[in-house]
Amino acid sequence: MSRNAESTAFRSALEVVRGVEPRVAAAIAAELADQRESLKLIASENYASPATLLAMGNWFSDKYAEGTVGRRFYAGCQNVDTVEALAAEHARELFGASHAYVQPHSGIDANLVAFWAILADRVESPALRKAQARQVNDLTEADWFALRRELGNQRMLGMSLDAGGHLTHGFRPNISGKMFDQRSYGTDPATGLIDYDRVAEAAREFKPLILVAGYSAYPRKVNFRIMREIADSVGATFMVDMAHFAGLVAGKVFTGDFDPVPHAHIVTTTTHKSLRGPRGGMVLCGPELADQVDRGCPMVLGGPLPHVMAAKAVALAEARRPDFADYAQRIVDNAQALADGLLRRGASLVTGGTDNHLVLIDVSGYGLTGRQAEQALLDSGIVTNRNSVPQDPNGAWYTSGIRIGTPALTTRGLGAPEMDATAELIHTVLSQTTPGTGPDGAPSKAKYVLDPAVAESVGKQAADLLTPFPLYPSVDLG
Ligand code: DSN
Repeated sequence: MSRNAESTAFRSALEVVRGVEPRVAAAIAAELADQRESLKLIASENYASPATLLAMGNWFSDKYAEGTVGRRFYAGCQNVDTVEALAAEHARELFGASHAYVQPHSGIDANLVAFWAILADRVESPALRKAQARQVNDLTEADWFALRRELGNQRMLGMSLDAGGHLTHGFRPNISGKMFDQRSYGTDPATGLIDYDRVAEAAREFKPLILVAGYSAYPRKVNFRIMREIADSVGATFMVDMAHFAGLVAGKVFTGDFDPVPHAHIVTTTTHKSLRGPRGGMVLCGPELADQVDRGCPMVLGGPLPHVMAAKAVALAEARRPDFADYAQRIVDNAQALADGLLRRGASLVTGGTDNHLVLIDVSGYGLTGRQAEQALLDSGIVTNRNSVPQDPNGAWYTSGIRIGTPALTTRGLGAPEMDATAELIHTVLSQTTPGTGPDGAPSKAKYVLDPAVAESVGKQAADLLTPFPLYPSVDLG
């Protein structure tokens, strides 16, 4: 694709938008400028390709398509069928899954679809069976009451939030923590690693319906073969949320015991993180759960977003190309170079390093909270997010950690030398930031002191680091 075509496409799109609401066109252009200038280390973000972005801006957005391919609740879905079937085919081929459902709008939606599918498949409820068999009119009020009682209060065992699990894996503030009787497994306090014996013990004691693996802030691989054995030993359905590391699975960096697809009964993911697609979700499963999963819309989800499914098809096609495997490997190489650079400069890392795309710095070693560190880094042109560390004394708001990840900078082309330079910039900011005080002079978990000259100098160095690696080089907005 020529640079001219991509520049023309985006320029023309902006010109059309500008004609109606110039402030929106300006904000879109400003977002590109901001992204180009910042050292983006948010582990869950990336840069989708121009083809993926352009596949979303069209009239597919106008179409309702509840149901699934070939079985819609609306007429005229033949073109939506084409893109949904293509996206699902690419997903099946890419991940070696027998079934793919590409409608979820986000990771949370994908997890809700999976939860529903598991409940509907596993819970012994005569009323639910009647409802499933579309004998809804035969159900009495007492049946509906029994159905709600039987579906509720089922058990889920997932990784705790402060150990790196995700809030949809049963964390109380999320709906999953209210739908399910939930318990969590943590990590070994000495190593920061998952202790599979402890997970097995928790599973034996709790006997969950669902065992969930997957994380958003655990910097290591998970052995899914062992987790499946644990699930099988207690009759649990094994679900993996691979949202963070789907790109590493797609790129065959995570294989064998570390590839969730052959081991899990059901796998959920987002499509926009290391997988580098549009913002959205997806579910993969075997034939046993496929029918229930396909009921996702309208059972759980609002109307599908056909324009996003079109973009998923494009991004998944990109991920099937050989160069995606090279990209996935470079993500991990870069994360390890970043971790090594930080360790050499004296930073404390949860688990002592990484074997995936993310690094979790325990900033209490610098005398800071995660919130202070996050803001000081942001002042210096480095975009990260604060995150709990295991047994975090500062809770989920202030935290003691900074999570950093390499999918986005790897897409720009940065490599090991730039990761070492990035480690130096992060260390400089964190070691020169001190905790501040509140208006009453008391220690504050949010305020901090950083010499603006240091922030400015680091910001300039960060910008210089990015100069040889332009973002969207094919897109010139003029
Ligand atoms: N919010 C995503 C993340 O940053 O990890 C997960 O949902």
